[in-house]
Amino acid sequence: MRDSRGVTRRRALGIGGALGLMAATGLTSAAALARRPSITGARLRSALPLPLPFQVPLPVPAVLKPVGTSGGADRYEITQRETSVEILPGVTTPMWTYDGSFPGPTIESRRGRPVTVSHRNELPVPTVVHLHGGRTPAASDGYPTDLLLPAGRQEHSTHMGHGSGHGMHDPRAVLSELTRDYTFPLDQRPALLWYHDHRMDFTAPAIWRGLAGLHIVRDDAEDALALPAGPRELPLMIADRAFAADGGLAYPALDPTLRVRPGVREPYLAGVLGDVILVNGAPWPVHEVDAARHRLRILNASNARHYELEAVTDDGRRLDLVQIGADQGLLAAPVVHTLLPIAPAERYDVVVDFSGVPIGGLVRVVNRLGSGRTRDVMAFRVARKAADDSRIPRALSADLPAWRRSDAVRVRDFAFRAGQTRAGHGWLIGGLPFDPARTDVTTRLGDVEVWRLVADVHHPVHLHLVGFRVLSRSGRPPLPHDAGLKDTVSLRPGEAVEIITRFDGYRGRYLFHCHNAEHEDMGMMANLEIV
Ligand SMILES: [Cu+2]
Repeated sequence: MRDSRGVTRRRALGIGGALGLMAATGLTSAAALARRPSITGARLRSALPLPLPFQVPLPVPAVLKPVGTSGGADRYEITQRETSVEILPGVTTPMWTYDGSFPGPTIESRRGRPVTVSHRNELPVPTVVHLHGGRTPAASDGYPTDLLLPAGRQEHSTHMGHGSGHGMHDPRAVLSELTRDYTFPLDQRPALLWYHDHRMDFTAPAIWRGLAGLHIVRDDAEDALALPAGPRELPLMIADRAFAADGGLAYPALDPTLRVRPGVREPYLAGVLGDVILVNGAPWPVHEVDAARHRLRILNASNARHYELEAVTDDGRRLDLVQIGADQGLLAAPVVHTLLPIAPAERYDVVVDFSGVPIGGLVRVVNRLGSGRTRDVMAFRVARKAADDSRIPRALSADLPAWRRSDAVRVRDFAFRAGQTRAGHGWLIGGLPFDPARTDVTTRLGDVEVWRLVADVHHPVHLHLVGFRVLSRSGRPPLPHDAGLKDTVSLRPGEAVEIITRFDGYRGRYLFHCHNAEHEDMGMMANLEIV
């Protein structure tokens, strides 16, 4: 994978290079390619009666207030604690939360204005906070072994039972007890980011139990665009879950204490899918809107579920989803979709115009990849006529990086595929399961690189620290929804995707990994050292 001669040889294959790589590594059989399954993962079934769709109002997570401001920086405090939340009407669900709610409180920031978030861990296990999409110094990036230990848990060592089934020591781990300050310079494009748990081996069940929240970065240039704002700007965190008979969340963890043995039971090794679709923590919610343009900032916070979203009116008309932004902020110009694929951890910023919908009409947000109850996501009820002075400018931003292939100082190939670890079935990058003590990629600050990513099944690949642009998909131009600056790219089964990025910002130890959270816990991460 890091053999430069191998790369050169594969490059010589030209447009067939990606397919050549697949053939050379036996990555994907023709039969698997032909099947192209739309779902990677297995569905867990709830043991409770589920509510009818479009009954529960859409919650909007509260915006957290800083506890203090000094020197142009804001300080926040969040307590991680177990609490009972009403997700299904009349049902009590114990969850692990940031500050008592799911999703956690939203943090709103201005570009270039630093934020410190002091996290206090009152949960029964160590935690790690990662700000997904943040341009963050390594010490605050939430490396999986930089544990925040609960009080009195100093005896937790840096040895952990990893997915490869053997204790693993990370001499570089920085442990904290009870509280830890994470500092985010937020010197980056305005975007919808999200914070979530990233603990070694147990990220998937920790997010599933509730450790996820939103962080929005804004700036004056974006404010001046006159996009829909205030109550007409809605964050939508979509996540699937399943519920046990006692109202608790169901999850097929091998170790329900989430302390020792990572991983999930058969048949969930490819990912855990719930049968309840939550938006901002509510099942199939409904939201009353003015007959006007709305800005929907969509995050797929599901562990493994992919969506292909469409907005359908009562008479079967599909409304335009006008994409204005990607993971890392505004596009150069809007892109119109009627169907929007969204993989785990991706964000899409879209404007939907409800002005043509009759008053009283319902607009359902549907997942074309779902079936039965998981086909519905949420609905908007168009409640009233209203004036609308918002607009969608033809030019949204002019600061997107325009890296060219010729800027790249090297090309790297990475295969994301199933494989064996010492613990049994696992998920590998370049044939290896994650090892915090092994440096997989070393690059120099400021270098531009092209990465070629090849998949067996669906793998949403995420790079920490940097945004990237999609150059190609299986030798063809990127898809319309690949526009803009991204930090997570959805590799579809059998696909080869080329991305280009510049490694700038900070030196230090970062990660890249699959954001199917179950894959991530079962080995599909690698170290990225920026020197
Ligand atoms: Cu994966």
